[in-house]
Amino acid sequence: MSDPSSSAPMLNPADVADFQEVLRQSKRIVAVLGAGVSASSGLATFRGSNGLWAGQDVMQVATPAGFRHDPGLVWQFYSYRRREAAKAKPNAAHYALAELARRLPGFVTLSQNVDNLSPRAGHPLPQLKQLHGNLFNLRCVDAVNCGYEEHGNLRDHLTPALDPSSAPEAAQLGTVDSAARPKASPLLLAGIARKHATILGDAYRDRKPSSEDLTPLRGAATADADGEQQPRKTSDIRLSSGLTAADLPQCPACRTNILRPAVVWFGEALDPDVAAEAEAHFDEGLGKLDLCLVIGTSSKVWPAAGYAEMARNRGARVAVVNLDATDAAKNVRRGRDWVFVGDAAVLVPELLRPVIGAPETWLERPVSV
Ligand code: BV8
Repeated sequence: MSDPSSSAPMLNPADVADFQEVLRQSKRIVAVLGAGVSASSGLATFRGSNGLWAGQDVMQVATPAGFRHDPGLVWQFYSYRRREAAKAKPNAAHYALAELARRLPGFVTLSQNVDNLSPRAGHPLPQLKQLHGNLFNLRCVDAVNCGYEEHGNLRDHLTPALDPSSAPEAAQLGTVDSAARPKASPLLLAGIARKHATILGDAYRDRKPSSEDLTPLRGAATADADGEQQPRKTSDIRLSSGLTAADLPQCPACRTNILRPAVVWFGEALDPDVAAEAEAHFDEGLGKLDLCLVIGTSSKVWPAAGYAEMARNRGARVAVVNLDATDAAKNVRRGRDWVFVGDAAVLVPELLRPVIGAPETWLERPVSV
């Protein structure tokens, strides 16, 4: 975890002073969080050159259709994400936002992240809306006739088939499992290996997926309309995990369906209660919003991408914190919004210091979640 006392990257002192003056006077603040908040905890973001989605067919792993087509592939993806999130630790940005919530009842965090790091940092839950769900919550696929839900399931792997140590080769991120074992998707392995090689350095560089692993991606050629042999495009190849429903977590209530991660996939509506509670903070009846903090998000996914504008329409000024200057500058109102470019884990504690005090007073407070 980055050391919050390390000097914040060069910020414009006048902008910081101007922001902190408004912060001190603020009674109602909304924060919109994205995967960049957890980057310093070692968790991959979604987009960008080495993101989780890079090279991964998002529609194979984060949509209802992808889950219907190959629930095993989706469960492999989410088992990996659960393991990584469980190993990660909240960083100073998570703790700082939790402290702001404790000190300011009019503050709420609207998080797109499912990694459970804000709850683990002790963020008061009534002031935290996990818009896209949580990796450690599960639910029966049959929400209508069964509706079983399970919260806080922290088990490392939910079934033997999802336990990488049960297929040690697969865990090497790059060797081919023996034919008998369920084959992890080479596309998934390639994406994970790329991420590891970037975030975790040389320790993983020597474990790139072998060319044999990636062979299915090239696949057999197919004949086009003129009978010409054309190599199949990766995106045409629907890789199969080889896992069956019996290999996946079973619903203990109805005992007829499998469980799924209780996260929101593309094309799925947000949980209506969560969506209503989040949007209630922009209600005209609540009067003026003072500040909207947009932290570590590419602001590409709706409806969260629209919250900053909704806050502006309620009178709020917007402060963007983002490691990437281009993403930071998107949809910014010049002369009104602030843009702070840098690591959220370093900048957020610095920016909020006038209200939350020095990190020694709030960092890593013991939390049981
Ligand atoms: C819905 C699943 C309607 C869990 C995710 C308009 C209105 C409504 C919907 C739509 C619309 N237009 C399009 C849609 C459909 C769709 C959508 O938005 N598509 C996009 C791609 C155009 N939206 C939906 O489908 C949503 N549903 O609206 O329902 C409906 C109503 C009725 C009936 C049916 C449907 C559901 C969206 C939820 C999708 N699920 N995740 C999981 O596996 O995680 S989205 C996924 O992207 C994650 O949740 C993630 O949080 C989210 C957003 O990404 P970011 O967090 O921003 O991450 P990213 O990598 O993109 O960016 C990271 C940023 O951090 C970068 O800017 C980087 O520079 C920065 N950064 C990096 N390191 C740091 C840093 N910053 C600071 N410090 C650092 N150290």
